[in-house]
This record gives sequence, C-alpha cells and structure tokens, in this order.
Amino acid sequence: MDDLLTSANRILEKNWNGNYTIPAKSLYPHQWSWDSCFTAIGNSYVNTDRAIKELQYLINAQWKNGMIPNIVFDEKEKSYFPSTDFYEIKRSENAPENISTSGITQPPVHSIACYYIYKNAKDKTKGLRFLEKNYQNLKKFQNYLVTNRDPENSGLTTILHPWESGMDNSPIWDEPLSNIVIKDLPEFKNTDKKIVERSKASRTDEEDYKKLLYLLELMKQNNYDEKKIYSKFPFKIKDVLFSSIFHVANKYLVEIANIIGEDTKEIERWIAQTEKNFYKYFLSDEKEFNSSEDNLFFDYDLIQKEWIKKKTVASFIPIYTGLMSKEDVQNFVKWIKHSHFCTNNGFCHVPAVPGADTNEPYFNKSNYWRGPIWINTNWMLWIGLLKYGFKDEAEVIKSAVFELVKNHGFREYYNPTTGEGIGGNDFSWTAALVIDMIKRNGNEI
Ligand code: 2M8
Repeated sequence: MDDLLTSANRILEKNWNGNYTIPAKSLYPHQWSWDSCFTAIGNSYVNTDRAIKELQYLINAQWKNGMIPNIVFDEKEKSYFPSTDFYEIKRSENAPENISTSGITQPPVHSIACYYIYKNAKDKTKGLRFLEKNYQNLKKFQNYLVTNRDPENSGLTTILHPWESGMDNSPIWDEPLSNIVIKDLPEFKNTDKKIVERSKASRTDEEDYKKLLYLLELMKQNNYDEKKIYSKFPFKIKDVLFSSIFHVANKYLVEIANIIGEDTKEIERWIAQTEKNFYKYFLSDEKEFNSSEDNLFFDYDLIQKEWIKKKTVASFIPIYTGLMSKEDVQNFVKWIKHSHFCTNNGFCHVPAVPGADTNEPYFNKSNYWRGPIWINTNWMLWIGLLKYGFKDEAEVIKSAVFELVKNHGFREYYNPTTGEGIGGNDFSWTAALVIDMIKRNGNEI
C-alpha cells in the first residue's frame, strides 16, 4: 500500500503547475473543473495547502451568474482544442474579468471537495477560513444549477452539452446528437489529439465532434444568454450522473453551512425537490423498477421527450446519492455483479464496473466513455456501497482498482477485458482517488 501511495503522490506532484494540477501531461494542459475537485480530495490527506490553492484558483474563475466553467485555460498552452479563442466568452456579460475559461460547466463536485479539505485538514482554523471564504461561491454555483439549469423546478440538472456530463462520448449522447442538424459551422482545424486518433477507427466520431462544436457555436451566437439558449437549444438532457452529484453536493453544502453557522433552509428545499422527483424523472417505468436489469435510471431527453435507455455506469451512480432505498440498492448490487457489468468477474479482467454494459452493441472496450473502466465512477460506487453497508461488494471494487493501478499504471481509463491502461499516463484523478481509497476517513455523508 505504501508503494501505491508513494506513486500516487509522485503523480500529483508531477502534474502540479503551481496553481492547479493538470489532468495529464500533453493531452490536458489546462485546469478541468471536476478533475481538480477529485485531485483536491486526494490532496486533502497529504497537502492541505495545495488542495486549497487548487480549488481557490478554480472558484476564482466563477462566472457572475454562478457558473463554474469546465475549463480554466492556461493561455500559454496552445496545444488543446477547442481553445480559449474558440469559446469567445467575452460575448457574455457574465464572463469573469481577465480569466480565460470555457463557456460550459461540469458536475459540481466542489462542495464535496471543500468539505474533505476541511475534514482532513490538520490545521482546522485554516480549513474553516477556507470554507468561510468560499461558502457563498459554492452556494451560488449550486443555485445557478437550480435556476438556469432547472427552470422545470424538478430538482434535477439539465446539461446542454455532452462535455458537461464529463462523459464526453458516452453512448447516451448518440441519439440526441443524431437529431441535431448543423446549420453553419465555421471552418475549424481539428487539433484534438484524442479525436484525431479515434476517428482513424470510426467516421462517426468525426461527425459527432462537429456537432459538439456546433453546440458551442450556438451558445456563442446567443452570447451565452442562458434564458435564450434554454428556450430553443437542440440538446437538453436531464442527466442522471450530474443530478446525482448535484444532490450529494447539496448535502455537503448543508454540512459546510452547519460548520460555519449559516442557514440551511434553502439548500434543504433543493434537496427535498430532488428527492421528490429523482425516481419520477429518471425511471421510465417506476412500477417495473427492480423487476429486470432493463429498468435502470436513465437520462431524460427534454427535446425528444423520452428516456435514453442506454445501459451505462451512469445508471448506477444514484447509489452514491443516498436517496435510494436499501432494497433498491440491493437489486442494483445484483446487476452490478451480473456478468455484463463485471463485478462478478464474468467477462472482465477485474471486477470494476466498466463504462457500459458489455453485452450491448454500443459497448466498446477501448473507446473512452463507451466501455472502459474509469476510476472516478468506480470511486463513487465504492462510496455508495459503503454508505449502504455493502462492505464486501465495496471491497471488491476497491481491490479491482488497486489491481489496475498496480499492474497497469495510473492511467486515464482501462480496457475491462484485459486491464490494459489507455489514454493519458499518470492521470491525476486516478492517483488522487486511490489516495482517498487508501486513507479514507469516513467522509461520506
Ligand atoms: C475529458 O473531457 C475533455 C472535454 O472537457 C476532452 O475530451 O478534452 C473527459 O474525460 C472529462 O470528464 C475530463 O474532465 C477531461 C479532462 O480529464 O477530459
């Protein structure tokens, strides 16, 4: 275990650029929002100052309407596309002054990370000062999600771009993207190294990529005016993974409010709203829930007005929220253990949950979010299982993660059939979440 810890710390050290931790050298040279949160969770055990600096840098890039962007750009770095020039955020009256960011968001892991920083800090006064300084910003971000991203008042979050989910090319987006017709996309030179590589194998990626840029283009044309965008945007999805994290973030925000003596009523209303609607919105057949593996939690497409019934790891993330009954989680455990989802060691090399059901035609063992094992999703499942008392099942996932990093390196993601590491090398959130798995301090709420 000491070896793993040493290697994980070395990676976080290597990827630290003085202000934040880049996700991985060469592929991702900027600050990514949820990556930094996961990294700060790892650093909270070993380097409070660094964890604080990382999140502070990110929160300083918050937009005036409360949005925390998915990327804060390092202007010296030109290799990543789409770059800061592409986003043209100055079109928005909400863009921060003198800070280059993207114009979209990512799952709100921030309150969770801030709580870990406080809870794991040896110097509690420092931790407390950090919470006091940032509480209103955290609340403003979550309030932005409640208002701009949920005019339906459902307690669930609408994403306006696949990148906002963090699961870029998940099969969940195939159909919603297929319904989009591109009108006017200015010429661009695709320098995204990941896409260029993947498109060698498949033409569809290239087509979808254009649609991803087209969605950003539409946001720009509307000067990032969220009301205008929301009323006519061609991609609007109530997302299970995002909404699950949002719910957990609200619970951690209540915890933070209690620590610093702030009123929690408003946040409790948000929590109640999510609890009221989560099953209603995300289950296509509430009555049949639990009767078969086909009735999982599914994203809801607000444009097509239908569920997107793709079986991916995202369908299980509600275990992390704590809003499921123990009985329902018990059934989920049954399906996670099913050979399709691998933790019973069926088809897979190790019993960690892959990105998609291995039996489905859209499963692809080596393509990014279409099948490989990711450590952050397994980390959420691990915590969820612990919360509900499924210690043995949680242990199975943890051991699988340790096996992967020990034998295949701290990679961005892994081929579930062979364990082979793919994507970025020395990937920060893989290292950071392994630190949490080793040092865990009962931080789950
Ligand atoms: C991936 O997303 C970015 C776009 O935001 C990309 O493809 O370039 C995703 O895996 C996302 O979840 C992650 O935050 C980001 C950086 O690791 O890379």
